[in-house]
Amino acid sequence: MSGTAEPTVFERIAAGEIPAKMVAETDRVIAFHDIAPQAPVHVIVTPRIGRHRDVVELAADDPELLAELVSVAKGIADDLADGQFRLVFNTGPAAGQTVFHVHAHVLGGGLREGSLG
Ligand code: DGP
Repeated sequence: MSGTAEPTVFERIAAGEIPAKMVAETDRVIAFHDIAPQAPVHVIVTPRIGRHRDVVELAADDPELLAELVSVAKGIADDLADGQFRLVFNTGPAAGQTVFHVHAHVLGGGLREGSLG
């Protein structure tokens, strides 16, 4: 974490500087459709506050905010994917993380059996 690093694209979406197709918002969390969907339902859920690089940092620093992310993800899945979903936190570049502001991928709706989304 660093208070001086350039804001990530998700922090800029949260600040209203970059448009996104919003799905849900709370005081602390936003959710919007992924720009390059990997499943019929593919929504990003991310904090609008804090500077946590990944889910490991968030879990250590603010577990209640992590629980809120999961709760928002569940609500989205209830609305868009019959309540069934995959929740993915890519953690580290070698695992496919490209945006270093913690976020969950909510994947649902006709996922192929055995696929990683
Ligand atoms: P990850 O690879 O786990 O860091 O996920 C980053 C995701 O963010 C990737 O699936 C594409 C998506 N993404 C990147 N830039 C934008 C953007 O400007 N808008 C939206 N809606 N999604 C974005």
